Amino acid sequence: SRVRMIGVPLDLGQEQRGVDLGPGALRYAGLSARLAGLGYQVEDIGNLEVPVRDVLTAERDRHYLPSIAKVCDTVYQSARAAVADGAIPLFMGGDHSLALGSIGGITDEQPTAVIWIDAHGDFNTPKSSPTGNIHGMVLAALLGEGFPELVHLGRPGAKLAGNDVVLIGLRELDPQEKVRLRESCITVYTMRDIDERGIGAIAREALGKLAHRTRLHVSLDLDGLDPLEVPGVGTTSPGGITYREAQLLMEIIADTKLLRSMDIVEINPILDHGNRTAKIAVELAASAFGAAIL
Ligand code: DIR
Ligand code: MN
Ligand code: MN
Ligand code: MN
Repeated sequence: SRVRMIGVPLDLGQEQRGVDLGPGALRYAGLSARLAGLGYQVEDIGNLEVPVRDVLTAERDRHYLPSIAKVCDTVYQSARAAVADGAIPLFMGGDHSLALGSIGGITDEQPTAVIWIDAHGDFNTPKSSPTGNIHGMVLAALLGEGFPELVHLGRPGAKLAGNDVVLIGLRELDPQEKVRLRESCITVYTMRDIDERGIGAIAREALGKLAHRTRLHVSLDLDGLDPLEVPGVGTTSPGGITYREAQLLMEIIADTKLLRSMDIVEINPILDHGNRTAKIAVELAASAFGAAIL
């Protein structure tokens, strides 16, 4: 089968500079060769066009909402096109706001279950958000809440139902975001759950919760991992998923053979040491796409 790599150098959804360099970091870490080595036909279609934030001073007060919506619209169209062409789209971020387009596009024809790996819930609305940063509102918008420009992106209305989503790795929620998540029907596995029960049990239970769907999307925010191992992310949160735990999670996901699309987001090579974060992301992607030790 075919994998289509799509770079989205989007850094407008958050405040740190450098996350726009993520697609390059993943390429230099050998993503395409690693997947080709697994037997996939890999095509890299380059980067989608994203305006440089320094020229968008007029949008600063709106947290770049118009430009994010515009970029996500092209992400949406490229996600749809990949699915129509029978390819597995692999979105290389950029910040997590690109998932509005990727998940929007891949759910256009058929509903898809989502495993969202993150330190954060990304479940804020403009009202609940303490920062106003759009990368913290993505999941809420996909479920139909928040800025209309984001909710109705690509096609009108919600792109996911709460029970199509499992969050894994959470450890940092804003006060109102916490209430909103508790009241949602999203399944949430916090770091405490992982510590108490082990990632293998969590991974299997998570997949069970999504068993009503036959297609799976993985949205991997690298800040879900522990910053001791993965320092190259903008919003670090201590005490995260270890590299080994993330590997097992990806391997169990691969066993389902249901993976149809993936986001790899929030890599910030400027804050990294020797491109370590992208190298780890490449290994995790390889495992999700079926690499096995033996
Ligand atoms: C915070 C941080 N909850 C916000 N979110 C991040 O700005 O809404 N998501 N960093 O990845
Ligand atoms: Mn933030
Ligand atoms: Mn995120
Ligand atoms: Mn995050």
